[in-house]
Amino acid sequence: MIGRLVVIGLGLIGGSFAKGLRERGLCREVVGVDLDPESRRLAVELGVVDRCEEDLATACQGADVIQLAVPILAMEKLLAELVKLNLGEAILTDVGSAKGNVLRAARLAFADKPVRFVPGHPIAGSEQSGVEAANGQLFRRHKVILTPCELGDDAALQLVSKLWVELGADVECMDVEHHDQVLAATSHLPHLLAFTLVDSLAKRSENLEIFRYAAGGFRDFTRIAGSDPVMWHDIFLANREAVLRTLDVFRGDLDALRDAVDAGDGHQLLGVFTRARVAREHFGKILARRAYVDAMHSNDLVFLANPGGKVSGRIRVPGDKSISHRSIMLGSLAEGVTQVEGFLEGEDALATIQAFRDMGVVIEGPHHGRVTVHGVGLNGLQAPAGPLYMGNSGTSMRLLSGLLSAQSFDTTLTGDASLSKRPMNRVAKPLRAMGAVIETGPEGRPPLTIRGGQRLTGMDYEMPMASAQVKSCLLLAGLYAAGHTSVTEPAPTRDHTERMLQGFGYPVSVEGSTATVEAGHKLTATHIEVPADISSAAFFLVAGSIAQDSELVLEHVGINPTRTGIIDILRLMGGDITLENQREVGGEPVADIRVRSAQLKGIDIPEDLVPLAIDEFPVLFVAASVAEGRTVLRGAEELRVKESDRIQVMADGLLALGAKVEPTPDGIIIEGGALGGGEVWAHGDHRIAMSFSIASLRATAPIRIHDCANVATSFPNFLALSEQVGIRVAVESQA
Ligand code: SPQ
Repeated sequence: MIGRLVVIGLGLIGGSFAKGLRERGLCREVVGVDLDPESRRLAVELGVVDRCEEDLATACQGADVIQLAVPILAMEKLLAELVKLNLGEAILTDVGSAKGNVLRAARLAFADKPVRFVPGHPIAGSEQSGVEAANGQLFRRHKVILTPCELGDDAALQLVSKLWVELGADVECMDVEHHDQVLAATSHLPHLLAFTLVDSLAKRSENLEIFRYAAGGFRDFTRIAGSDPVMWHDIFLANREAVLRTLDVFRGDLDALRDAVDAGDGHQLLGVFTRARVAREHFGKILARRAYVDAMHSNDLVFLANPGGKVSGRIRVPGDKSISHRSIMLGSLAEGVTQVEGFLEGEDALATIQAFRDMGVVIEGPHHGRVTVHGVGLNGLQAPAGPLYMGNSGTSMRLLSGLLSAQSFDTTLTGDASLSKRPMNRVAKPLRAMGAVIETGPEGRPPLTIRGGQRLTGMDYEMPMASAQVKSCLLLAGLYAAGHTSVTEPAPTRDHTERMLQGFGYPVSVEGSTATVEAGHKLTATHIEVPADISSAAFFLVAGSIAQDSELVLEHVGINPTRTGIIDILRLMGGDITLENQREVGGEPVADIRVRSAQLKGIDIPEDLVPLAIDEFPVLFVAASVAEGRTVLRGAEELRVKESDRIQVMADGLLALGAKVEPTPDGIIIEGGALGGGEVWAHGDHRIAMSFSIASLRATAPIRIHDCANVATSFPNFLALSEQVGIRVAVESQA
């Protein structure tokens, strides 16, 4: 790629840059320069460079690229030397951890001379140092920030960028000031803290005791105190202003924590610690543009479902997603501490927890389904520092938009690629009619920006579609609106919000299809037991029905009458389903559900059951495709605006498996028969991925299901439970 590369300064970074490019054969010759004769000798001996020079002028003759890898404070002097040489067309670049002072020095040195300079900074330090630690792989999967300026041209920027990419780095460009501020916070401050902590403890008289009993935490936290002192001394002096700014903010936070300890303010401590505990993971996932749970980390996660099998056993599927969301929302707005059990630890519900943490609510857990929410009252939420990220969760975004419309502060709600395509005008329009100020993206899609400080007025709203999310959103806004807020639905939808508000002692009147709230009351903390999610149980209800010789019991499933459409539809198809041990838990009816194999037959699905089974249709389509005869679904156009277009995506997949299906604008027609194997796509929709897994029970060959990562949004242990009952589906590489 280049003729001669000259690396000035053969420390860890300069040495690794030289060695990496030399090993990859990307330079005709690599020349090293260092003041230390031992480093020069070692550099040649270890194959870091082809040759070394002591004299700068000799080294730089005929250079194409000159890498400046000296300590930052030596940069000024080096640049002053370089300006005296004839560098021709050579490109200068550097690796300094602070860029402002390097750029100042370069501007000064080359004030009236041409130069091609591309400042850079590989974020790939190590507490090791010296040419002997040089490692050609050091920059693999590390970020390199280039801070292009007026001293360099485009071609120079491209070439330097290419060199780093060849070394496996991930190159980004940034302006100099931004770079220095970001690095002051993410790198320089932690080093300062590590150095100070070790020094402060080491100075004490009992220092031997301290270090003798130092546990892993101390060692982890102080690892970077082993870094090169001279280099770090340089960095702090070079990036003084940015470091001071970030240090002052940190000192304020540290003082607040000190005061909390002093005052015995456990609530404040818990708030900081619970937020911090999840923050690393949360931001990492936002940056990676995936949601929250790590187990299923790739967007291209492929499930391989092997054909056949029968199912048996007793299982409890995870907690209800809809109820889990609402337990956090209402628990946060309540006065007092709400204990939640059976909480769904899936990504969607975790997104709701994170949003309330971002608004200052202290939430402990989840731990084995237990969550403790320290309510702040209806007016206790605080402005979040940045946008609230809702991941894949439509429920979080739509319900939150209602209550955020009435807060005193602005908020922005964002989501992943799937959520960013979903319609939000269904909530934005009625909320605006109540006085909310909401901006949406194009065509009413996310992100939503909600302006604070508005006075909402209640209204009577006739919902144009049957949607529990729209109803709940408006009822939550109604808690703050003047007068009463009524929502009338065209067909019954899940009523968890109404039930739970009452559970928190907030009056809700429900008359026929209209639910009404008015402001002026409060929510009082309570205990919530979340039943198992019937929408997750649905996969096993279909599995138990379609697999041969099967019998399965699903324990403690929520059978709220607004959710049991799946049971009604399967029974109409001939399913053998019985409810046992029916009881009421925390205001929600619950039962153990027994399902046995049955010869299903096709039916015309009654339209009034559609909203009561809205999330279960993907797996019902699987049941229909192995049933005897034709199944027809109408009045289900809502399926087209879920996490995917569930009509089209299921039709495509079932066709690929050899089924006879015909999508219609508001439903589907399925001729039951046999299913083969094949390749299908879940399009990031959890319910599609799980439905095709169930289809394998009646398939004649394996089914490969692409894009399954979002199963973690609603059913994190789906694969484990499937295996437990006899369904042979697994992540492909582990299959
Ligand atoms: O939260 P999200 O992504 O909208 O989740 C889904 C699902 O399949 O898990 C819908 F795609 O469930 C919704 C459901 O379809 C959850 C819900 C609720 O908790 O209020 C209500 C239904 O949505 P809608 O649009 O009919 O109100």
